[in-house]
Amino acid sequence: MAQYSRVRGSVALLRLTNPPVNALSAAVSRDLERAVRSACADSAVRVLVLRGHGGTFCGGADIRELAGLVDVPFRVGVSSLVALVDAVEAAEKPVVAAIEGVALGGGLELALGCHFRIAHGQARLGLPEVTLGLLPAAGGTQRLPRLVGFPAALELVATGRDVSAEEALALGLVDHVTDGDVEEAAVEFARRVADEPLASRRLSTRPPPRPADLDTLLQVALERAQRRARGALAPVACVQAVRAAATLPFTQGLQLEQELMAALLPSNQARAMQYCFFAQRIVGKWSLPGGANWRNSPARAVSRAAVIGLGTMGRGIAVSLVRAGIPVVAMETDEKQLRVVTAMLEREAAKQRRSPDSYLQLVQFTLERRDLGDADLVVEAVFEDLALKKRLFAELSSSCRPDTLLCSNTSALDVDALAAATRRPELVVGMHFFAPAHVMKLLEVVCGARSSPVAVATAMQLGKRLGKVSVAVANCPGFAGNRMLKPYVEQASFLLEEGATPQQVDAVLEDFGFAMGVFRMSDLSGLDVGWRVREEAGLAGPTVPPGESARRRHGCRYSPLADLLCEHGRLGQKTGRGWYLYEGPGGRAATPDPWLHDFLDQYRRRHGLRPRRIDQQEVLERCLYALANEGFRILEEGVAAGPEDIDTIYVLGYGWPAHRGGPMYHVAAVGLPAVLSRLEHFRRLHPDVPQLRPSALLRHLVAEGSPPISRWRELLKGLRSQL
Ligand code: 3H9
Repeated sequence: MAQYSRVRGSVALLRLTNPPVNALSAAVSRDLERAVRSACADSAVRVLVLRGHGGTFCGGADIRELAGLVDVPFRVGVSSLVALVDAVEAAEKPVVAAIEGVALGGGLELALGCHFRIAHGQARLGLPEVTLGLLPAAGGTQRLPRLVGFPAALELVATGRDVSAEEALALGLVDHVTDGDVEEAAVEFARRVADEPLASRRLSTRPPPRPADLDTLLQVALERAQRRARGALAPVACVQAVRAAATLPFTQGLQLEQELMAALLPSNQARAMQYCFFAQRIVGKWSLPGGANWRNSPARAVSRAAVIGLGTMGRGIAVSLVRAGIPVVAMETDEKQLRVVTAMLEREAAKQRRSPDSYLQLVQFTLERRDLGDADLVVEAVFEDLALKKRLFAELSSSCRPDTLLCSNTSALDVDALAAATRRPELVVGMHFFAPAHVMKLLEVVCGARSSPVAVATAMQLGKRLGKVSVAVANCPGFAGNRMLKPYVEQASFLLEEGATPQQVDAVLEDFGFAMGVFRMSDLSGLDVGWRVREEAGLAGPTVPPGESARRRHGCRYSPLADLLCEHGRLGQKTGRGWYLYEGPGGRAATPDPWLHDFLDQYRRRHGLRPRRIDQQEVLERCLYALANEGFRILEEGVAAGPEDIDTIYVLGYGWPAHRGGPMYHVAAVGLPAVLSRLEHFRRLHPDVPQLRPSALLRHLVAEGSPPISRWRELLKGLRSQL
């Protein structure tokens, strides 16, 4: 767990060993503390170097212990780590942290306890506890401000953002950065500082930072935190703890940090966010019905990729590939788009502190399909039109190398139909990126009926290389994410018909924690997107069978409200009006629109609908339970492997608040019997809305005594064929 050896006479090397990320469990912390004490007691040792095993310094406290997944009381884990950091800082001999890979959370706090820090150029450092619903509780909120100053510490703790070694050096978080062997550099450094006095290197003894504009800084940080995650407790606790670094002596600040951690750790929010952490790792362990899985199916190397179409999606995908160091051939006929991509690449290079050329030289723009021939993988990102995509796939399968993987960035179209248009359906998969594709962390990998294990493995692996979380789903209309969105949006429209307003529905959803309610989101993405899909599906426009009533389709309730807005030219932000009114086309600030309220009144009168008062609970339950109910159907059909897949998709792709865990986690937390009974109630009131009919899986789970969500994945393996 912690090995102690002597290198070059007077330098002791302590190696933290707990693969895969050297997490500091209670036992590991205690072991390392013992090793530090032994090294300090060794009279031949003058200086200590602390490094991690296997190319990683430390991924922080053991989250399984914090989450209560293993049998160690959390106080033991917390106090062992706090005691370790204190012992390191109090050591009478200099301790130098040699950081490579990552120093995150408790790992960075351990490094802050050291007297000096050396980092490898590729290392990343940060305090991501807030993303787990927690705060740094081994002194991080008190030591960091004393080292890098109050504003920088406040930002890093409250957002959980990690920084590169270069930024860490600029902040004063590390003393030296090397591109060579970090242990070598640390040992050299240690020998130089072996005789330096340590008093000023102990961060706990440094005077507290006293920013003149403390109140403003705190106010801004709180407002930002609220905007990012409304109702989340951890960012507020982080701000309070960092504030204490400026207002209280070190030991009292530490005491407050501990108290805040004790309040957060057992909270539902922390449980939900830790579930999200593990869910995002579980989804990487995919398997296909034939038995192929992440273990037995190696991915093919992608050393050259092609992107077809540089519109909103294609350009984000191209930037993601370049940022990951993958050369890209980009095919686009519109010159304007080439300029946009070039500007994006330059901006990205500046953000990563790279020269523009280092990115631009990785892209080759072309108009010729033959230039794509050499790519290992092609991502098609043209307009969402099945006929167009099928033609393109047919051409690609004859013009590309026979082993080139053909991927479609489609958000809903039939991947099997695309595969059938090619000579090699086994090399076709869907790669559903989310806009903006260079920012959003989610990738839905859509496995067609004939997609080969190598195609799936390569797409999943590529997503990870692009810094995304890849989730494998089966092919069906809308896949997992968009399919579940449909009943959610539909319920919101029905609520308008029954008497609610867009701002009322949005306010309830935003209070729940969504960054944007359903109507503001629809205005942002453009109402015409869904309109086109509904027209193609025969639900709207000229394709609706003659004589069909305005509010019914295929014998079920239908709301034409969004179609009517489109017919009035109200397409959302881009036209300056949609469900709300904006300053002008492209405006961002939504204000309620009296026109819309008159329009809704007239609509209700025309259809004989008597508006009623709708309370917050009904808005939440109808929207969220309808969405989760579709999630249960997706699970029973095997479109997604488990609740973790759906929850990851919703948290990373659809703005579901992480502190609520995801839709499946949420209904499990509410209680499946209660959710079932509310769905049954709504179904009785709205018998013509099939999405409100409780799914067979939900009924089954309730009949089985509502097993915890951690067991669903395993249960589903045996259940699917029976449901
Ligand atoms: C903390 O430190 C609190 C303290 O302030 C105060 C306490 C007093 N613990 O992500 P990967 C597992 S809170 C336990 O696929 P990568 C992970 O589940 C902690 N397990 O690898 C997975 O397991 P499996 C603050 C952990 O290379 C395996 O390791 N720290 C931990 O893509 C590989 O993980 C953080 O929030 C952990 N701390 O990325 C950092 N970390 O193989 C969390 C990972 O069974 N970790 N595992 O699926 C990360 O961000 C990434 O894992 C890391 C590696 C960047 C380190």
